[in-house]
Amino acid sequence: MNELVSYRQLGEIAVITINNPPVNALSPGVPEGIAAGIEHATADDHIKGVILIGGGRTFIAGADIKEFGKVIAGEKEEGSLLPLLLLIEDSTKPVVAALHGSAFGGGLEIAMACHYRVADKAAQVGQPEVKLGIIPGAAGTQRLPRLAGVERAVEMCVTGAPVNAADALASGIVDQLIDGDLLAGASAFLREKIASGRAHPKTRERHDKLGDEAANAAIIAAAREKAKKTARGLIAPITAIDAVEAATKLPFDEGCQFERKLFEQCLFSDQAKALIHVFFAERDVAKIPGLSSETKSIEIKQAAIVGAGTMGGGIAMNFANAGVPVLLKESEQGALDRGMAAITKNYANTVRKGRLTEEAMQQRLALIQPTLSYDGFENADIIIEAVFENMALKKEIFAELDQRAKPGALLATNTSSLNLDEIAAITSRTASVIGLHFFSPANVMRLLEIVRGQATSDEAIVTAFALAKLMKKVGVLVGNCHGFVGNRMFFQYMREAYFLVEEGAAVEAVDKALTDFGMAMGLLAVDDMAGIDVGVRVRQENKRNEPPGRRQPLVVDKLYELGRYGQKTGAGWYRYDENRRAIPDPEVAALIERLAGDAGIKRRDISALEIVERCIYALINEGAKILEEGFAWRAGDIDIVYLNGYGFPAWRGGPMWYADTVGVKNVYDRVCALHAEHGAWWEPAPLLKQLAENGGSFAAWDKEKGTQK
Ligand code: T1G
Repeated sequence: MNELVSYRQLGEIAVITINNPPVNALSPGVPEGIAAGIEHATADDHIKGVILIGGGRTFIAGADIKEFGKVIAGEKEEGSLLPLLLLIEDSTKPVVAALHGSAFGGGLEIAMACHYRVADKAAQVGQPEVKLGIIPGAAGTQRLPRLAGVERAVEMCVTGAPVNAADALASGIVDQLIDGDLLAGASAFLREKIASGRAHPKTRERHDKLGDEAANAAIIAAAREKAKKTARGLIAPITAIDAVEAATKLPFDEGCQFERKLFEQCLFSDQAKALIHVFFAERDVAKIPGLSSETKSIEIKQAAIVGAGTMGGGIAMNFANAGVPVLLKESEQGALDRGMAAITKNYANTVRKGRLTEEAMQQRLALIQPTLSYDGFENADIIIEAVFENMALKKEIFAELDQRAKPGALLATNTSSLNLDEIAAITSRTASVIGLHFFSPANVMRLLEIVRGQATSDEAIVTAFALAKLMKKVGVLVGNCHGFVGNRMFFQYMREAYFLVEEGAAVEAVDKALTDFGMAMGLLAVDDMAGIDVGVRVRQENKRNEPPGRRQPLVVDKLYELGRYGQKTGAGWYRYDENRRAIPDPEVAALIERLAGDAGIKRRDISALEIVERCIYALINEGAKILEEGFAWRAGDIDIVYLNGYGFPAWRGGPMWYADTVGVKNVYDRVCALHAEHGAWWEPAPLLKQLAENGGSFAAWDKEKGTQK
């Protein structure tokens, strides 16, 4: 048919194969090729039936998301698949979709327009469009409820979660699972259907699963209620419910038009632009310019960790979850027992929630070998140091590891802010020393900052990315500056929250403004959760890196002095009840009032907008400095750090994408105003100035940077 879609005959069956690697997306030429194949088969009297199948590793994984950018930019019309779907469904020859890999989005919509669907047992189907800030746009919300029922269709379109083949069969989405060769199985299934002489079902004409008005009203109402909680701030999930509801109320064609209208509304929304940016940014983080694809990763068959505290324990669980045996060393028995007890408790919680079997728990625990000595470390392919933040202690440990580790082993530190090169310099193998900055809880948080030191080898970096994939983490390469990327920006972000409460904002008002903005948690609540004592220690460390004479926060140091460390002491910025619920504390409000008064700070009413601007723009300004200093490769990388490590809302795309959404010039002008009002902390980043003055954006900066291999 064309270079993307092939057509061949197997006796009286036509086989249309999509060959558009890597995921057979519906790029220009694919829908056209399928249409030509259907027309060809329909016109050929020898042909009794058609099989639609994907070449390579998957069936069609959906529309070509790369094309969306052109539509949003007005460079091209968004073609509709609806005519092709009717062509398939109205074909006089039965059409079977043979599914393997991921039949997602437009791929599932095409499959549902076929008369039958068979699937490989490992296949998965889904309508993940909401993850891109859109809804199905090719009758998915109209055909899916006709196949799987209203409740299932709502759940699939609102969550975007994939459904495995067995569940798809049980839900009526697929008609048969194929064991062994998919094409052979599909051919046998089709011949049976042809031989039956029965009419071939058209999904759009089915009503048996569309339920009744009362039942649907209850399903839709419950879904809307649930989405309010689970999809806070998101437009697409709510819109998907509206579209599926239309399937229960409108004739098919009208339902499709209504869906189409909603689809286009979503597609041109800021949320869709942000989430499409995130889709590609998350895949670009591992593409490190200059790193040769020839560089091989060290094979990780055995791991070892020094320190069985909260971080060490969580990291050990990541290895065990990935099936890698790991030694877990502590300096004394008590600490080791506490570490193993915490790990066991974590697994037991997961078993209790039904997300892990008892047997799997035992298997994973068996992979974690607690120890008080370095015996066995000589067999480890990777050793991660995860002791508390003290340079002298880390150097002592790396000196020991340098003696014990086998040649070529990767030596990593989990430091969150100390100088990697200073640690590496203590060893005779600086090329094998790398930073692997996990986020707490390490067995849960997806982000892994991969810190490149001056001497870190390409092999070490490639191995770190392979480890991230093995642990189902998102690895982001960052440079060795104080606090790397995430924490370096976080220090500025937190600073503004501290200053805002001194200047008049209530503690809970700061947090509410940020959670209303979409942050997973307010900053002062985060400070209480992480431990005010931890924050104060890190800030004392920071002061060594800060220009002298800068304004310093007043209240948090006082809270520290008063032993109010946050959740762990039952009081910090908030007071906590027995269920760890945060309660605004008038004592803190009074303390702030007094300290601000003593410091001569004139307190005033502060708007939620000011809170958001000062906190988020502090992130953006520091992010711009990090980019121009080369400590992060792309603005998109910074966005992925903040989405996966700091609870920044994905539907805003990340701090740097958000700057583009607001307009870099607007951000710059506001930063200049804050600089004039609040001084040196707000010194605008030269890159922010440059982009503002030449009408640039961080996305364009990335694109241009991307071209500079
Ligand atoms: N369009 C364009 N490129 C895509 C793509 C797509 N749909 N899916 C993947 N890629 C690229 C990706 O950027 C990467 O490129 C490479 O393929 C491998 O991807 C009409 C409107 C299928 C489960 O949302 O979920 O249909 O980085 O690293 O881990 O109503 O890709 O190598 O250059 O993710 O094996 C709905 C999105 C679209 C599915 C495979 N479909 N894709 O995962 O590989 S909207 C989706 C995925 C739609 C209709 C609507 C995953 C995957 P590069 P990868 P993977």
